[in-house]
Amino acid sequence: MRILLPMPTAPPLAPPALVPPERTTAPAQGAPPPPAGFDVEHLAALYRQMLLIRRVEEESARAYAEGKIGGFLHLYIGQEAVAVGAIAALRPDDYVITTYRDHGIALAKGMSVRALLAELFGKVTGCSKGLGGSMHMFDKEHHMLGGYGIVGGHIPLAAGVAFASKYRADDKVTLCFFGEGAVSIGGFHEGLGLAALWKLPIVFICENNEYAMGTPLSRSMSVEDVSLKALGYGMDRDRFFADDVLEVEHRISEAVQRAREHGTPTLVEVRTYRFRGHSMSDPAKYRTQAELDEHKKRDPLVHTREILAKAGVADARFAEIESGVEAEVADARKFAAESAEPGLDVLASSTYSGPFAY
Ligand SMILES: Cc1ncc(C[n+]2csc(CCOP(=O)(O)OP(=O)(O)O)c2C)c(N)n1
Repeated sequence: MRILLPMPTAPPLAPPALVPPERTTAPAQGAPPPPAGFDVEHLAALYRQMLLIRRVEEESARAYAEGKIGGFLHLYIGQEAVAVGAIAALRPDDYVITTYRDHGIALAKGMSVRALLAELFGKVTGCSKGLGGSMHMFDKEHHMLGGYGIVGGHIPLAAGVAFASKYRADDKVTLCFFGEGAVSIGGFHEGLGLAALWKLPIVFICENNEYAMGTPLSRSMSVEDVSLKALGYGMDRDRFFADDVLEVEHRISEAVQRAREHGTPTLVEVRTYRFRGHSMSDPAKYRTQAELDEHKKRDPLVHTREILAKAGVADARFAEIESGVEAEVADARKFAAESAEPGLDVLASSTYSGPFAY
């Protein structure tokens, strides 16, 4: 016999603060126009950063094919506006933490191309002395707290970083990036639950690039609007497309301001798309060329260049930006190639030894 227990009656919950629903949908046609009177020089600087990321990623792909880089390599091509726009909303002393798809985010946070490429090449001059590689871009000076390989594993760590800021009252905000594949992982819920409960100064940025390896979101989650997860924690949320870097900066600035001034977290779902496979070993057969081409029409670099050109930026200026970026990447590649590999001394000082020896 089945005994049905009466459901406990609970008072209705006050609805959490929400962004207006119309702000959670895609623009009807293409990316939004730039705000009136936008700062052309600022946008040109953001464009340069995005171009630098793209060229570094292209150089990394070449070096990987030549056998100069070992292990995994996950490229950020197509997603540049997310890192650049979001990090533009921060102060230099704010913290950033992310997944293994970390090159673009590390560069946007201020890591030098030399330190990044040398790390990919496994050289001692790399940001992690050549011991971490592609998935572990860490830069203490620029408050870049790493790339992590375990999907969702860094989200509770991010909550811990934000807790430290609250405890020390240091007025810093943490940005935590992850893919939509992390949203069904336990660590996501642990991190968001504690951040909301303890009112931590953090912004969770889900870069929804539609695929977790080869699995589309529709095959792994019953509700495809990731931002709705915030409701379960009484957390503010936002959701938008990342075609326009100024829009990303503006929307993330709102969440950063909430975090800094009121100490409250936000979950932001940023819709984006990766143009390459999941990693270098992925031929991306799970999607069609037509789908990829459609997304390339929304390339954030092309879009930004169009806005700048309309605002009067001349071809000569674009050529100058391009050649400056290319020179920076070429210099870093030479530096990485010529740097030494880490010796045993680095290995010993970077692993547990002495009283901690196994
Ligand atoms: C806990 C865990 N499970 C599985 C994997 C294998 N894995 C590596 S990347 C990945 C897909 C993650 O996709 P997403 O979070 O959407 O990020 P994206 O690669 O799209 O940036 C998986 C399942 C892992 N690294 N960690």
